[in-house]
Amino acid sequence: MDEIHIDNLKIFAHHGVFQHENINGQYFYVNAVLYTDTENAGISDNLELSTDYGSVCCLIRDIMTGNTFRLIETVAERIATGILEKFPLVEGVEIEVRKPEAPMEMDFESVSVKIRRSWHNTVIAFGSNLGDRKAYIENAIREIEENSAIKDIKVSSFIETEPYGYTEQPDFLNGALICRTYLSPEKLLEFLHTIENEAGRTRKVHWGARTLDLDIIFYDDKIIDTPALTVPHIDMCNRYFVLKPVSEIVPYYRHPVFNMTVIQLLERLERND
Ligand code: A4P
Ligand code: MG
Repeated sequence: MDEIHIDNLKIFAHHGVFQHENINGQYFYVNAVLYTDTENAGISDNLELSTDYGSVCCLIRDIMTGNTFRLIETVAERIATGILEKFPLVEGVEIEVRKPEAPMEMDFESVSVKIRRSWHNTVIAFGSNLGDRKAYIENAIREIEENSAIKDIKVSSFIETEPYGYTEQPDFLNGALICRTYLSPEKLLEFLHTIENEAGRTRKVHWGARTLDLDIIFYDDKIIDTPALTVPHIDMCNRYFVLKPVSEIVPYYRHPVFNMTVIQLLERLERND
């Protein structure tokens, strides 16, 4: 990916854990790398097809002077996510915030924090089989749409399915969506859990009835296997109620472990049934 660089943007601001830093202020330096495709702008010589680094510098300045944070980690995080939210052609950013006047009684050039954030594709499946199923799902989609860390949402149609696993429970309404997010998989899961909890979800019976279930099916082509999170979803290949709606929105998304597309996985499941 092409890069636009901003080097050592000097800004006077008031961040720090000590009160005197918040009162007196000091100089900070920001380095930014914007990952973006510059080919169209380069060929046409048209600024509208690129990202105006002047506007990016203004945004960095406004974030740094309009807030007083304790940590340069927070300064970097706000700058990174602010740029991703405001400049749609930017796919990813690297932000370094340097603090050469950090209050330490030692000889040093500067301390700094450097972070990378970018947009990722993620597929989320949803299901409900208690109460007003459609309303729970539509409300969840609205909350996902309203999160500024998420964009470009495409939702499948909803399908009625018989319970899989524990069968002594009502039928489900299921579906899936694809979106882009700069949240990490762990932060995305946290966000999905808050939506589930707001829907009054209680976790009693494993695979039992629920007002709302939100599962991460894919996250780019990442393979995650931790106690809290398995991605791609561990049982997705055996679930018609996942593969069918996912195949409607992203039929050619490739499962990174089985190296098969969603449509191939669905056809295989239907054959085996
Ligand atoms: N977790 C791990 N990986 C993921 C992931 N990729 N996405 C962890 C989301 N969560 C993930 O989930 C338990 C824990 O799994 C989470 O806290 C998270 O850390 P849960 O939803 O709280 O618990 P659960 O419902 O008892 O288990 P599970 O495995 O989530 O249930 P499923 O697999 O979601 O299955 N039949 C039809 N027709 N339609 C359905 O939607 N759903 C289920 C529930 C059963 N049968 C169904 C349907
Ligand atoms: Mg779940």
